[in-house]
Amino acid sequence: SILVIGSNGQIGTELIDALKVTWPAYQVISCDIRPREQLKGDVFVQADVNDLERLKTIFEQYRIKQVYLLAALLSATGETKPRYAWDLNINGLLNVLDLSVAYRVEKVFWPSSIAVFGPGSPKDDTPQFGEKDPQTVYGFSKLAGEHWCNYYREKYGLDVRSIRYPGLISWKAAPGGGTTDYAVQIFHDAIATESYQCFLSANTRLPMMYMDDAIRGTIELMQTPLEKLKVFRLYNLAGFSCTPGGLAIEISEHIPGFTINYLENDPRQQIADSWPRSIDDSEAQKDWGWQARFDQKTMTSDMIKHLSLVV
Ligand code: VAH
Repeated sequence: SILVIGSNGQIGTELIDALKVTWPAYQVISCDIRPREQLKGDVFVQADVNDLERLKTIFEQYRIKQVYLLAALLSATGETKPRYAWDLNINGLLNVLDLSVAYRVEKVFWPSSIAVFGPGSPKDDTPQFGEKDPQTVYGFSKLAGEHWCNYYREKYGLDVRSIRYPGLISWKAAPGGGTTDYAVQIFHDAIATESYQCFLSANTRLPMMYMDDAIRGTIELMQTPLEKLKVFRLYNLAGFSCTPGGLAIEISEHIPGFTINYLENDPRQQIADSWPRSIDDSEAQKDWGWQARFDQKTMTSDMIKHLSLVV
């Protein structure tokens, strides 16, 4: 079976559906700390990733072959609860790494983030390697997590693979406390009220990716034969970069009356200013043929098409 921890979250919600394309539904185990009504043909187990004993029973009950650990506190929320963010992001990871070794799990996926980069990193085409001085608990928990994953690879031979996701834009799940989540909320508000109050300044450029690309990239990475993953199994991934101002103009093509205004002094501005403006993902392109398919224009029309049906 495949265990997806954090299945109710922004990535988990969509990853579950994608995994069921290639795996029988009963072998895709959804797991989250928040309860969820039992969907038809869905296997759901409630667990807190920090509860090692509870997790152990799940590893014992199901023959877990792969684990996707998506549970985490994101950058903005993490700054309001720093200790909890560290406990969840790191102890949760260590619980999963230990159980994966103990129960001989074949492959583990753990998402990192462009939040591992900081003010000292190159701002444009930020490379796979180089200076990383993350300023948020979320960012340095992801950087520490990268080192833990590498340690379990080296020491126990565990096949752990990671992607440094940019900000992810999607319509199926609500935004989850991220600094880049303005790029999700703006669509909900544009359709509901034709206006949006943006907590980042108009020219704040950040690396983004449409969820369809992120899910496809994740599955591509996990299906790539190990020998192709040359030097490392942790990849920068890029989609496109955008600014709130540029996104507002794109949205106005679909919603002519759309208006945006900008709030000042939101703490998320400082977080966004510490991150890269764009990412270099040449290693992923080289090692496993990665290629993003969505840009700002196609993402915008897909978001508006879907949200107009559900909002
Ligand atoms: C956040 N969406 O904003 C996440 C992501 C790079 C940003 O890690 O915290």
